[in-house]
Amino acid sequence: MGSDLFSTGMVKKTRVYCGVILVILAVIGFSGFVGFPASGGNDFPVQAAADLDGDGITEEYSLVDHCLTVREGDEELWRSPRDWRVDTLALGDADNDGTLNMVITLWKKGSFGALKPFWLTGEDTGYKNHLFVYGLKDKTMKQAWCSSDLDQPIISLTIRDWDGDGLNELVVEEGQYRRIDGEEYTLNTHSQVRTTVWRWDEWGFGLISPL
Ligand SMILES: [Ca+2]
Ligand SMILES: [Ca+2]
Ligand SMILES: [Ca+2]
Repeated sequence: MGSDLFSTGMVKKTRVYCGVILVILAVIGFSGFVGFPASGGNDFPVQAAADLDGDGITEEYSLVDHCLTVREGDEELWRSPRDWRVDTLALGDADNDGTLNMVITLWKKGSFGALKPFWLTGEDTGYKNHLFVYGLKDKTMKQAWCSSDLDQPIISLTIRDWDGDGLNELVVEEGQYRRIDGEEYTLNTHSQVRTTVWRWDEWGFGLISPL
């Protein structure tokens, strides 16, 4: 993601902390369950189950054809916008505040949408990879943190206590962009992959490995 990848706008993001929470994910195509996270980056469908809002009712997370839906019982709580291409899904306490988060990576046009900062002028048209963090409260999926364009696209993502200090980190496999046309990019499937580790700070995620 690059050392300042997890920064938005003019604000540099740096670190954070977490507690380990188990989430059970069932991946279609595999029998039984696997521990989190799940990744949909390889085009296979992913289903996960967790109770993010702690109301005792499990939500179902379904990533199919790069569209993510979240259901609780018969009710659809959230669906990814049609112009997003969601690649990966992970459930865990990414920001170490004691509640589970939904973390996704996605491809979309522009970094800011309707919330474009006033200091940015001109078109915001780049099509690149992003990392978004959500929390579920009152049946509503709310954005907790959203990256701007990532410096390097994410291939896979796990939320776990990487260094055993009791706080969660994001363990990320990063690739490289390949320009398709103009400001539109995709993952370069022939590029080197590197693993980076990020920890939540009060402003965002800061790189803790490699330093
Ligand atoms: Ca619930
Ligand atoms: Ca959390
Ligand atoms: Ca840790």
